[in-house]
Amino acid sequence: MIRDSETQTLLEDAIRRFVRETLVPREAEVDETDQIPADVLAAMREIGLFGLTIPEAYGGLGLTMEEEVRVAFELGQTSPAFRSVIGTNNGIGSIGILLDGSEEQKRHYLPKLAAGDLIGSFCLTEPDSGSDAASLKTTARRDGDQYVLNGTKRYITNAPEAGIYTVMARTSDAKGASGISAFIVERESPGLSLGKPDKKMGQRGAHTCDVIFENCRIPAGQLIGGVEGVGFKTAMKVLDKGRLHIAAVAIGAAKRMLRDALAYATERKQFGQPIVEFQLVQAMLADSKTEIYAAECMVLDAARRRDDGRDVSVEASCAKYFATEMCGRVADRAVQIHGGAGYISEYGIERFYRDVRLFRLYEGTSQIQQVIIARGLMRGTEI
Ligand code: COS
Repeated sequence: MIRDSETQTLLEDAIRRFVRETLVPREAEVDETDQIPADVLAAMREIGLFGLTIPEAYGGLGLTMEEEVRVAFELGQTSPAFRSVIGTNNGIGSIGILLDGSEEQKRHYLPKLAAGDLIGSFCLTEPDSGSDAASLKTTARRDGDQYVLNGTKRYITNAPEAGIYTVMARTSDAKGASGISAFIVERESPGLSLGKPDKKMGQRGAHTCDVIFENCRIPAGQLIGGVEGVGFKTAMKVLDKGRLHIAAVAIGAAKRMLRDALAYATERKQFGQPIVEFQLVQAMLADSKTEIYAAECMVLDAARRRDDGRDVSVEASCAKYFATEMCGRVADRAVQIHGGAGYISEYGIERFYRDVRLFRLYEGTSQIQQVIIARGLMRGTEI
């Protein structure tokens, strides 16, 4: 549903306030403890953050893509771990069910995901299958009215907290993408276990681990949409949307780092004046603002195209590639402007520098985005 602009502005204002008043003061605590505090999670549930993108018919707010990226510009302005905890329910953990699931599957799972009573997670990556997603080896063999899953999924975001997993597995010997199907697997399924939580460079408070299937039996009705062999396409469609969302989150993070760098440069005096008066510092601030503006225009345009029902696979990759690389450059300049203080945890900017590094890796590396863009051009994408 496209809400009126006043309602959307109210929503963005409410989220901006929530970010500044509730989340920003808890950032250091989350980094230290590697946990999102229970009261913060409850507050996130209360204001509907787990169901932003799930249609109203299934209990969510039903944001359009444009509305979603505008909200992500705000949510991005604090530690990415906060966004990550609601990110899979609004994104890769629910979109597969929403796009290709049966009505029964949608009715069963989406309201619980929207309420935050259930966490959804997306299992594509494996130990030997990262960028080359179609090479995945996990199998799902049909046995009567069940499927039996075997294999290991790696670096799965929110897996430790999840109650359901969207799992891509091979249902036939067909090579590559055509043999892959998508399933909804419940946490309590016999034969499903979790690896130890991964120790990460950043985004502490957001958890990943292996999801392991050893003769894991699930009812045949858990096949998404009831159709075998289309799971790779489901995964790619999920990522098209997910990549636009990550681009918007990266823009939010870049805005926050630019704001912090400007504040520091205005306060910090050297050679008898605030360093913001020096043109070499001004150049770093100006380059950051210019790149953020360019990325914001790009993401909004791609989001509107998607809302118009157009294929945005190439545009989503352009947006993710540019916005996340831009965010990396802004993080680097923000540390540089902070000087030695940029390297000290007390100032928080080093935490952002670590946190945003992941944006250029997950939901497809920058190099995979380049591949998708170039292939699109070769197939005749409009220039
Ligand atoms: N939407 C719908 N269908 C799509 C699609 C999309 N965005 N992208 C590809 N497909 C379809 C293709 O049309 C093709 O179907 P047909 O065989 O019927 O023509 C099929 O999927 C296979 O596509 P393709 O041949 O392009 O697959 P490749 O193995 O060459 O891989 C890339 C494509 C590299 C783009 C894919 O593996 C990828 O995105 N890798 C990165 C994975 C990733 O992001 N991992 C992060 C994990 S989640 S945090």
